[in-house]
This record gives sequence, structure tokens and C-alpha cells, in this order.
Amino acid sequence: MVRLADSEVRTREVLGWKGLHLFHHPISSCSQKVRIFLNIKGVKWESHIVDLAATANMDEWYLGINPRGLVPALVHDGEVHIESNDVLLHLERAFPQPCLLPDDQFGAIGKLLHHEDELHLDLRSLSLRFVFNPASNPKTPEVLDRYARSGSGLLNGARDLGKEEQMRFWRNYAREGVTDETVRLSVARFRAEFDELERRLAMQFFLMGDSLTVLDIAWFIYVNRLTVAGYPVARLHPRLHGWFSSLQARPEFAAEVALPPGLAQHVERTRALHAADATTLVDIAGLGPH
Ligand SMILES: N[C@@H](CCC(=O)N[C@@H](CS)C(=O)NCC(=O)O)C(=O)O
Repeated sequence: MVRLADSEVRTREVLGWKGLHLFHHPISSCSQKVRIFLNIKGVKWESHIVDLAATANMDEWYLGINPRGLVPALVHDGEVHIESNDVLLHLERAFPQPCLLPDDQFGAIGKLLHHEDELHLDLRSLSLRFVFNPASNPKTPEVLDRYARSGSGLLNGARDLGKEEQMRFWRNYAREGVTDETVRLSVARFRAEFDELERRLAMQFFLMGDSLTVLDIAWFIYVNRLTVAGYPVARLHPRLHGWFSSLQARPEFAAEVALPPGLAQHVERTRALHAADATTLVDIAGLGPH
């Protein structure tokens, strides 16, 4: 579990905060995951939006809460928890009802969540190219330098490799954007995972059996983002699509993934431009019907 030692929280004021405070962003997939979880648990929390487009996550103040500069981050009665899956594990302990992580599935779900987290940079690459498609890169060299210099760079007393991974990702993105080769690799990784989920759903209604668990919430978010990016989930993984649609019909899920109208239009425009020169996700990854 990634809980910061109090001495590592440089934005000291949050140590005195009572209750649940979530630092998040409406469109961030990991934030959506935690918000759906909180909706299902029915607990009250206070919202602190971190403006990712304005790179507020790379400011000294926020790095004093999450030294990796990522959302979400949770402050619970003055304790700082980062990494969305660890936040969920903490919340499950604090609010056990309704149960989303049965004791007898703790190990298996933990492993599968770790697996999901490993695909996060693939999700980000595909989102950048096919969903956000920014006109210019908000992570300018100045912002990245500030990010590198700010914050402790330490987590639980050790040099934080997580921040270094973020630096590598953004420096690479500044150099070459998201290349076709990256698209192909990332899509192939998702396709393999989705095939595995499709197999699971042949035998059961939810990913771990007959009850909804945190694993369904985690993968729902990824399937949602890939669908928005243009991945043909319904055609390639019909059972996964059915599972996704049934979750999407629930208000606790739907409310958190609804695209703001401005972004929905932007995605449509991007899709039309890509379709015109045969550079949609389906075109590049070779997923078209042959
Ligand atoms: N492994 C992390 C990943 C968090 C992450 O990458 N969050 C994204 C939003 S979904 C973020 O904060 N990106 C920072 C940025 O865009 O600069 C977690 O699960 O919390």
C-alpha cells in the first residue's frame, strides 16, 4: 500500500484535514475508477480538482501531496494515500460495505489489479493520440524541468522510480508524440487482455464470479476509454461489450465517465480527421474487418 510517511508530505496543511478528500480530475481514468468505487460505497467525500491541462499536478504544492504528480490522491483524516489501486484497497478496509473485495479473492484480485496498472501508460498513449489529441503539448520543456526539480522525489524513504518513469514518458512524448509502432504495441497488449476477460465472461456475469468486485470497476474504466479511442470492443469481444454495457447502465458508473460536450465534439472531429487519412486506431493497429 502506498501511504506517504507524514514526514514526506511537504504540503503540511493536509495533515490536519479531517474526512475524505480526493484530488482528482473529471476525465482522468484512475480518478473515474476511485469515484465509481466511492459512489458504490455511498460515502461522502470532498472534491479537489487538479487541473491537468494547466499542469497543476506538476506544481510544488501538489507534488507536496503526491510526489509523483499523478491523480488521484486521497487524504483520509490527514493520511495521504496515492496510487489508485492502493487507494481502493485502503477505502475497502475503511468502508467494508458493500463488499467489493472479498477476503478470499484478495490475493487474486490484487495480482490482477497490478496487471491492469501495468497497462496504464499504454492507455495514456492511446488516449493522447485518439482522444485528447492536443494541439500542442502542455508538458513544455519548462514544465518538465520544474517537475523534475520540484517535490522530494522520494517515496517511503527511497528514490521514487515512479516519478522517473513519468519523466521518461513525457520526454519521449515531447520527442516523438505517440508513434504508429507504440499504437500497435499498446493495442496488442489490450487485445490480449480483453481476450482473457472475454474468456472469463464465458462462465460468469462479472470478472471474478457472480458479484461485482473492484476488478470490474478497474476494467470498466479501461474498456470505456478504449471504446472512446475507437477500439472495436463490440466486434472483437462481444461478451466484454455486453458486460460493459450492463455496467454503463448503472448510474454510479455512467455519471463518472460521461464525456463533457466539448470533449465529445473534439473526439468526433479527431475521429473524422483520422478516418479521412486512414489513421484511426483500427487502421493503424490493423483491426479492420478483413
Ligand atoms: N498508477 C497510477 C497512475 C495515475 C495516472 O497516471 N494518472 C494520470 C491521470 S489518469 C495523471 O495523473 N496524469 C498526469 C498528467 O497527465 O500529467 C494510479 O493508478 O494512480
